[in-house]
Amino acid sequence: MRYLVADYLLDRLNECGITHLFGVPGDYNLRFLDNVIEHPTLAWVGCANELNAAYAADGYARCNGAAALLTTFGVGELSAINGIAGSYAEYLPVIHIVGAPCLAAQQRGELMHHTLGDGDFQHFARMAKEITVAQAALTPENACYEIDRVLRESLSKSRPGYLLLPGDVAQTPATKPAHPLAITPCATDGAVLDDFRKAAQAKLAESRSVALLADFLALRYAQQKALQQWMDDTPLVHATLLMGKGLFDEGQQGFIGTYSGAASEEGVKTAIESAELVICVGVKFTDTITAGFTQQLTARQTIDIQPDATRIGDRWFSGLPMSQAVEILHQLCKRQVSHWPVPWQKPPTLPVCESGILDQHALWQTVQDFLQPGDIVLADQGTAAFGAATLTLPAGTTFIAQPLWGSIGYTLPAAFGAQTACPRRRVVLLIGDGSAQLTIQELGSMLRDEQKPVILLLNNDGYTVERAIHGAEQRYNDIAPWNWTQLPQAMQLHCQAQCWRVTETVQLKEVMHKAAKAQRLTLIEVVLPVQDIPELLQAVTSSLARRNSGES
Ligand code: TPP
Repeated sequence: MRYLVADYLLDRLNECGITHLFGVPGDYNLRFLDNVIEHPTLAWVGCANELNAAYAADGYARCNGAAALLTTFGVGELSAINGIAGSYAEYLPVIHIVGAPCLAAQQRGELMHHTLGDGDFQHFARMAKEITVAQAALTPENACYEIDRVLRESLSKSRPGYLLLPGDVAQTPATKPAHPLAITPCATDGAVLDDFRKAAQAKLAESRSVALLADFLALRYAQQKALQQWMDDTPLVHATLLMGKGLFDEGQQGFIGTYSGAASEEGVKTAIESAELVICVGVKFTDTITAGFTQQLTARQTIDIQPDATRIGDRWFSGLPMSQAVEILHQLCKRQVSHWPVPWQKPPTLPVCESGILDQHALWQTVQDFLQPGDIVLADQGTAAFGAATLTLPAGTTFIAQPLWGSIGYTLPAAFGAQTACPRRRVVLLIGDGSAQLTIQELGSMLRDEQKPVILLLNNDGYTVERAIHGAEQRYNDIAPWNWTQLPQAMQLHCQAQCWRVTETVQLKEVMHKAAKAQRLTLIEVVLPVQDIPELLQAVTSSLARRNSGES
């Protein structure tokens, strides 16, 4: 059989650890899809629409390291653009392949379907430029090296890449790659390393208390193991922000909880803000996870480790990869003769509720009891993500939320993608009724692929988080009431799901107990009070309402 550009691309994706391709077919990518189907180690995963496919690819990338998405020209790629922008904002390497009209038709400027009818075939590639780190319009001449360039850029920068693949280019003969795709960071200047080591050593030596605050960029730049090892060897007081939740074993000595600026639990806030030195690893202080930028940390007090540069006080060391900065600080801490005190401070536990009323307190306490080591927990924007911030995760839990991009409905397809990447792990999805109405179609794909996630559908009769910000009683925060527990049946002919609707805590506990043993997809509709929100969200919404009205 002839070896084609299509095969080259699929082999390269495989080399990056990608074994699934999410997407929706269209006539411009159908022949390429035949190559996908024939590929021995890369599977096609059809989704209900392109937005969901992009979210699924994002969820897959969070569990697998990288992902790929295939859409058709114009109509398909523009539907996916919100999802890709989310992957850009939150640093996920998703390779977006767009099946395009044949080169000759493009060169003649023909008025093809899915174009704007003006003979310009670059409109959508220009749009993609804003939300991808590398782009290429593939031709027979450039295809192989441009594929390599886009993949290398995307993986090393942990951001999406865009490949415009005309149908005929995909079918052009190519030569199998002779060498694996090298994704190695540039060598660091020795002088920068030496200077950094000296400055870090001096900073550590003068600090009587040291804490570590880590966030999602540490996950994206594969520092989870290194950080955990560091905390095992030389325990420090440590915390994450909401986006970095799941980085650490949360039951370990030194882990104190989630830092959220002024909205943090008092013990967490004091331990972080009063430390003489706070080592920040992969941290971005964004509005919703800091209750509106209320973090109290000075430049003098911090070492700020970013992907390609680190700051100590007000001095930047550029060109220093995160992995090297982490390794040097870890070694310096090990060599420190007297270690910093690490008081035994457990993460805050959820308040006990005995009322029996099914409210936010009862919900989160029940979820806390349900979680097991190794779970993948997803929480959608809305009450779900802010409630989940207060959970103490068992060891080895992966936590997925999207608080920076914050596109509601994201987590349902992302759960599908995560379960595709990790078929043996248990997926627990928490999503509001408003959010679920955006992307519920992927429930059908979950059932088709015999996935068995546990889905908690939080039905509080509309957009509660928006009610908390503004317009509590307004009609625009209402949604159409759905019969949620009937949905799986409507989405699959031979439905294997089990569904419950619960209105009392005791019922929730009972069905969660059954769900723990279930061998089927489980959907639990949890009926909650309309205006009830977690405490953390209360602090965040007041700050958002203030900022949206122009106050700072
Ligand atoms: N559209 C998108 C794609 N993303 C958004 N973030 C919004 C609109 C604005 N928005 C943020 S939260 C929210 C809306 C509409 C309501 C979420 O409601 P629901 O999922 O029911 O969660 P609840 O707060 O009720 O728990």
